[in-house]
Amino acid sequence: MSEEQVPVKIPADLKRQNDEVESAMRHLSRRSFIWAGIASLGAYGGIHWLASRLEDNGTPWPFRRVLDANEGLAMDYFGPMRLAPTFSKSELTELRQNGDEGINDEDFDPTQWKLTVNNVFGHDSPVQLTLDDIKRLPHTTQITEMFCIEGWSIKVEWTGVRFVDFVEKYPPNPIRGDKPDVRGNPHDLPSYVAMLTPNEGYYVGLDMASALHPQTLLCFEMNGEPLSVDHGAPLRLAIPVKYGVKNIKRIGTITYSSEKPKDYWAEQGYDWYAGL
Ligand SMILES: Nc1nc2c(c(=O)[nH]1)N[C@H]1C(S)=C(S)[C@@H](COP(=O)(O)O)O[C@H]1N2
Ligand SMILES: [Mo]
Repeated sequence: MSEEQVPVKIPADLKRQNDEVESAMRHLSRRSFIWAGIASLGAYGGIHWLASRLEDNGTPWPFRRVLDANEGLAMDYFGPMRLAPTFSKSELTELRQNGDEGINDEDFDPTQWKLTVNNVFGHDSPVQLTLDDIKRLPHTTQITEMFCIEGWSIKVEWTGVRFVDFVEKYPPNPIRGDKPDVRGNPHDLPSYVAMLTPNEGYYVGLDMASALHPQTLLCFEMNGEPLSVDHGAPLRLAIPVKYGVKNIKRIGTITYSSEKPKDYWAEQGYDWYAGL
C-alpha cells in the first residue's frame, strides 16, 4: 500500500498574513528581527498584530517589548491598539466613592501637600513638587470609564496632565545610555513606576508601558471640579487601561524602579497588572 500525500491546506487569510510578515521582516535588522521573533511568541501578540505593526512603522523600537515570563504577559510602548474608549459628556455617570485606604487620616492638609519623586535624572536626592509645578504641564481632559473589581463602573471626565509629559519633564535615570529619551527610547527607562499615598497606606505598581500610555493622567479634577478629599485631593491617577484599584488617590510619592513595585491589591491576591 502506498502512502498518500495529503496536501495541507493553508487558509488563504493565514497565508496572506504570513507573506506580509515575511516581506516586512526582510526589512528588519538582525537585532530587531530577534525582538520581532520574541514579540510574535507573546501571549497577546499574534501574527496579525505583528504584520500590522510592521506596516505601520518600519522602525525597530516597537518590537523591543517587555516580556514578563512569570505572568506570560507582553507589553508594548505607545501601542495604538490599546486606547481605551472615550465618551461624550451626555454619557457621564454619577460619581461614586470607593476605597479610602491610605487616605483616611484626619490630619491630612492638602494645602501642605508636596509630591516626592525618586530617582529623577540629574538629581541625587528626591525631587519635591507642588501642585502648581504639575499644573504648569499641558492639561488634558478625557472622559473614560473606570471599572472597579467589585463589578461596577463609572464614566468620569478627568482633567490633569499626561503622565508621559510628567516623565519627560522629570525623567528617570535611564538603565542604558547616559540620558533618558522618554518618547524615543522608552525601553531604556526603568521598567516600573511605584506610587504611594503620603502615609504609604495604599500603593500601586505600574509597568512603565502602561504608565506612559497617552491616556494615563495625573489628575486634579473630576467632572470639572477640583478633586475632593474622598476622591484623592490634591492629585490622583486616572489610568483607564487598568482596573480601578490602580487609580490611586492622593499620590504622595512616585518612584521610578527597575524592580516590580509592591502593590496593595496584588498582596491581597489580585493580578499585579490588573489590566483591562
Ligand atoms: N488611596 C487609595 N486610592 C484608591 C483606593 C483606595 O482604597 N485608596 N481604592 C481604589 C479603588 S478599588 C477604586 S475602584 C477607585 C475608586 O475611586 P473613586 O473613589 O474616585 O470612585 O480608587 C482606587 N484608588
Ligand atoms: Mo475598586
